[in-house]
Amino acid sequence: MRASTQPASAPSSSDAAGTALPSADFLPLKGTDHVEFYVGNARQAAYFYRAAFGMSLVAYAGPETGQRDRASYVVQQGKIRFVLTTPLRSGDAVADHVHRHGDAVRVIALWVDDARSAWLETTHRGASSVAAPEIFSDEHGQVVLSSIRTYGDTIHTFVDRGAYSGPFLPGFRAVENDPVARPVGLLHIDHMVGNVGWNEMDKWVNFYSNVMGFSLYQHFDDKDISTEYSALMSKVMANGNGYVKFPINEPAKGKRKSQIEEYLEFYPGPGVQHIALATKDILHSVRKLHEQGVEFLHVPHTYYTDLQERVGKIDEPIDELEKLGILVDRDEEGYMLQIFTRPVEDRPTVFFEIIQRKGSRSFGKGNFKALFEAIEREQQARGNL
Ligand code: TYF
Ligand code: FE
Repeated sequence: MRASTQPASAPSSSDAAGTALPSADFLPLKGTDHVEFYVGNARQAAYFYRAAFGMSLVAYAGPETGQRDRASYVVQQGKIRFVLTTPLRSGDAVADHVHRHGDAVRVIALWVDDARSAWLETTHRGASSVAAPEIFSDEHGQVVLSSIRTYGDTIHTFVDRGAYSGPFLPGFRAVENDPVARPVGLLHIDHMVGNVGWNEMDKWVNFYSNVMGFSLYQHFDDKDISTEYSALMSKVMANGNGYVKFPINEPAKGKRKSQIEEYLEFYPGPGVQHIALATKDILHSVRKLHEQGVEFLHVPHTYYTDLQERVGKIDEPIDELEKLGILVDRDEEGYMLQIFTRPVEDRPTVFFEIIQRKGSRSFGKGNFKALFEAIEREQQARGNL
């Protein structure tokens, strides 16, 4: 096993006295602002994220609010904010995205103090622009938005909302008191993973490093993560303050079709594979998610027979973890608990991870074998292995 962890700090330089000084971060990020999905039916998708994942509907934009070509529902839980957008007619860019990718992540929006500078710094370093900085305003103030491309048809939008007090963005109206929401204690996005094409991992690692100022946080090679059948490689990129982490996966040659290859075939092409949502009480969150109809990958009993031995003393009862199918991994700094949903659409593409960190910065390396075998059983059931 060969994974390495780098500290989540900005690259540093030395002054004349030899003292390490943090070098200026050219793309300071305050976190993930929101994730926008383009979907076939946003009203129904919003219902799923509210009733199953427990998010609350907080804002809406559509024909009734002057947005004539699409409808967008903003759902939120803790600091996690998803926007579900659907086209109202065929033939536009949103409709084309849905036609090509099914329900999928289009925008990973990043919260910044200066969306103009973020766009200038990244486009000067080679990012291709999707939208130059533009001011949007309404009675609640103004925001500045700008966008660049990343892997596949996915884009990053920089959001400066420093002068804005509305429910989401200009043009959206607030929705009060969601009677459908059934919150489960999800708090923030821990990481968002991209699948990219064969031998493209390093190209995108270089993009996040050179264009976005991220650095390598952890990496896993095919020996870490090959099961009997399929294999993949992964590098985790993190921004200067470590608030934003993007693992990048590429398929590797195994005996059978890699799960990454299955994604690339059905998506098709590079795109967001999973979004990890953090909780402070994974037993509670997963119990509720389960009750509310979220389907998780099945972990065999044998995983739990030597768990105690592998991870040492933990606070959670192992029989409870087994009942729910929660996985555990430990590193030098502590331990973490995680569980994975089945894909949340019929294409074997986007899924979610629920994660609780107890001191550990692991991505679950110790669970890769059990996890990937669980994914492969599902691949097999779909006839794709
Ligand atoms: O984000 C991660 O790296 C972990 C492990 O297809 C992982 O959640 C990696 C690849 C994958 C599923 C999970
Ligand atoms: Fe993950």
